[in-house]
Amino acid sequence: MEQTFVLVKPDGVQRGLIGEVIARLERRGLKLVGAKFLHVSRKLAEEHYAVHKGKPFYEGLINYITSAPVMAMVWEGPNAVAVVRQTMGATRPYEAAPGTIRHDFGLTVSRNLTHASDSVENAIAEITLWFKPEELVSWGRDTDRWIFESN
Ligand code: IDP
Repeated sequence: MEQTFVLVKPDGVQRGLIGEVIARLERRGLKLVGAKFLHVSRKLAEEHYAVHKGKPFYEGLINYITSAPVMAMVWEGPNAVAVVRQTMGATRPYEAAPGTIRHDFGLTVSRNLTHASDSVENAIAEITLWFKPEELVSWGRDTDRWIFESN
C-alpha cells in the first residue's frame, strides 16, 4: 500500500486549517498512519527543500517553513501520492483547480498552505527524513473494504 508525506505549512496552521486538510484526506478515503506537530529547524527545512537550493525563492521558502509550527503527516492508501497531490491542487493557487485545497484557501505560490510528496520515491525519502519508523502506526481500519477492493 502506498504512503505519502503531507505538511500543513505555517500559513495553514496559523489560519486554523489543520482540521480542514485532515478532513478532506479522511473523506477521500486515505488512512492516517503518522502525525506530529513541530517547529521545523533550519537544518530539517534545508534537507527537505535541498532540491530548491540556489533558486531565487529558496531563502524565502526556508524562512516561511521555519516561521511557525507545521503539522507533518503520513497518509496511506491506493495511489496515495497522486491522490493527495490532486487534493492539494497545483503549486500556484491561481492555477489550482476549484475544489482543491490550494484553490479554495490560497492565492499565491509562496503561501500555498500544504506540501505533498510528488513521487513515490520522494515520498519514501521524505517519510524517512521526517519520521522514525516507530512513529508510524500500522493499523487496520474496518471501513477499508468499503473504500477499496483488496486482492
Ligand atoms: P510543490 O510544493 O507543489 O511540490 P515545488 O515546485 O516543489 O512545488 O516547490 C516547493 C515549494 O516552494 C512550493 O510549494 C512553494 O511553497 C515554494 N515555491 C515554489 N515556487 C515558488 C516561487 O516561484 N516563489 C515562491 N515560492 C515558491
